[in-house]
Order: sequence, then structure tokens, then C-alpha cells
Amino acid sequence: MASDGLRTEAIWLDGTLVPYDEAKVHVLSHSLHYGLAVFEGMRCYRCEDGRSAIFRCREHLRRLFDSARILEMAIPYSLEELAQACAEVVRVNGLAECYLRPLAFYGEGEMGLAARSNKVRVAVAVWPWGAYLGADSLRKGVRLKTSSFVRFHHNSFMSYAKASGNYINSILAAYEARRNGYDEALMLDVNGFVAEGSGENIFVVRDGVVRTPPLTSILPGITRDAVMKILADASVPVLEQLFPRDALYIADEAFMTGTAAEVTPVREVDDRPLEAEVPGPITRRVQEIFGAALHGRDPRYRQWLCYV
Ligand code: PPE
Repeated sequence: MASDGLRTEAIWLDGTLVPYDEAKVHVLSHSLHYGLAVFEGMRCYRCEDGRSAIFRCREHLRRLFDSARILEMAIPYSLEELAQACAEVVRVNGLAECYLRPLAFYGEGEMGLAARSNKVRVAVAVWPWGAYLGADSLRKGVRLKTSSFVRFHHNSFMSYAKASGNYINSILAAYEARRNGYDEALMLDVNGFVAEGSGENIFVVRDGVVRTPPLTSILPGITRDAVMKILADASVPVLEQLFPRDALYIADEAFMTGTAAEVTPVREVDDRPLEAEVPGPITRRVQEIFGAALHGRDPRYRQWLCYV
């Protein structure tokens, strides 16, 4: 979960590359006080031909602009400018594979909730980041525990926005799960249906049919979208449907998806082991095809790659 070390040569900040130690903000930055900022997480992979490519960079940036729009924040760059910034910061830091973190936030100047005059600042940082849910998680699967923290109501915080403040809910759930010895929290929505993990979407498999919660109170994951396309192309039925936690108790397989988590199998839910061997056959197939897509080995998905 914790990242492996953040220090790189340079970070893109407000239109230019600055040395790592100079990418600083003032303590009176508005976003630091109230949590109103938007961010993205992408990964860049080394492809077969030796080039590096950011996975679905423009889709992630589109979501960044969507997040900003939901929160009435005007990002002072175009999507294309930020796409160039992402590629540039990967190149200049010489990382063949890395995680990318674009962040748009309010600077200092005016305080108070309704302040509107603070400058919107934008940063893009990169760092190496290994398996999100632990070294063996992709092979051996993770243990989930239903959280005592409920995924926020969509009229309190809006889940289509990848907003910094939304993550307080996730962080409390993640702390609780890990303190109790689990790998990740399973968060239910306000009606008690399965929503998502603290930083991943979730899929459940039974009798060859894959289900994932609809986009009501969850982040519209880019990996979730990719996996749904991969399943459809492989003629595996996939439904967006609400289901309760016991759908996981009787599942043949389950897996979580996210940029950081990639496709992580679930091994156990609330101390109950899943039926099939982990990863189960459908999970393994998705992992293989997704892995091929990320590394440019599957021509069907090459349009998802943004070469740096
Ligand atoms: N739900 C949540 C709440 C979430 O944070 C993520 C990504 C997803 C689903 C999956 O979305 P996508 O990455 O587009 O497939 N979580 C990011 C945060 C990681 C972090 O700890 O920071 C990520 O995976 O980059």
C-alpha cells in the first residue's frame, strides 16, 4: 500500500518542470485546509518494443476534468497540455515503469469556505510503485473485511469526482481493515449493497457470469471499464448490478480492479475463503489479457496506450 519512495529528479508544477525539492506549496494553500482538490492515478508500463506507454492517459485526464467540473474548479490547462506534461515527466525522470499522480488544487491567498479567488495549481509527479495490496497479492489474492465505514452518499460527496476529500472515507476504512489484519476494506453503500474497496472497484463471478456494482456510489474506474471491455470481447457475460455482501460469500471468484491494484484476486471475504482456487479461471484470464494490453502485446487494445 505504501509507495516505495517518492524521490525523483523532477515534478511538473504549474507549467514547468521543477527539481523534486522545489516542488513545494504554502501552508495556507486552500486545498490543504478543506480537502478540495482533484487528482488522478495512472501507470506507465514498458512495452514489448522497449517503449514506455501510459495506460489510458487521456481517459484519466478526461476524468480529472470531469472531477474538476463537478467541483466547479477551472483547470488552467487543456487536456492535451496535461497529456504532454504526463509524458514529459515520465521521460525526464527516466522511469520505464511508474505511477503518475496529476493533482489540481487551490493555492494560497484567500481563506474561508466560499473563497473563489485562489489560483488553481496543477502538479504531475511520478514514482515507482509495486503491487498495491502487497507483494504476493496479484498471485495469491487478498483478504477483505466488510468495513464499518459506509461508502458516502452520492448527495454528500460525489463519487464521479476523484476528489481528495472523498478519500477520508476510504482512508478510515483502509486503516480499520489493516489494523485488524486484513488486506483491504470492502465498502458497502448507504443501502447496504456492495460498493467498492477503499481504492479499487470490485467484481464477483458465479457460474461463469461476472457482476460489478453499477455507477451509483462508486468511482467510475478506468480499469473497471477496461476489464468490462476485455470480458465482453472474450464473450464472458458481465452485468452491472447491485448485490449484497453474501453474493461474495457464495462467489466462485472475485477480484478487485484499479490503476494501483491492477487486477487483484480476492481470496477471502469476512474470514470466509472463496470456493475456487485463487486466482480462479476467469480472474486469471482477465489478468492475462489485461497484462498483455498494458504491455502492448494485444493489438486489440493498443489504442489504450499513450507512448511517452
Ligand atoms: N475506486 C476508488 C475509490 C479508487 O480510489 C480507485 C483508484 C478505483 C476505484 C479504481 O479506479 P481506476 O484506477 O480508474 O481503475 N484508486 C487510485 C488510488 C490509489 C492510491 O492509494 O492513491 C489508483 O488505483 O490509482
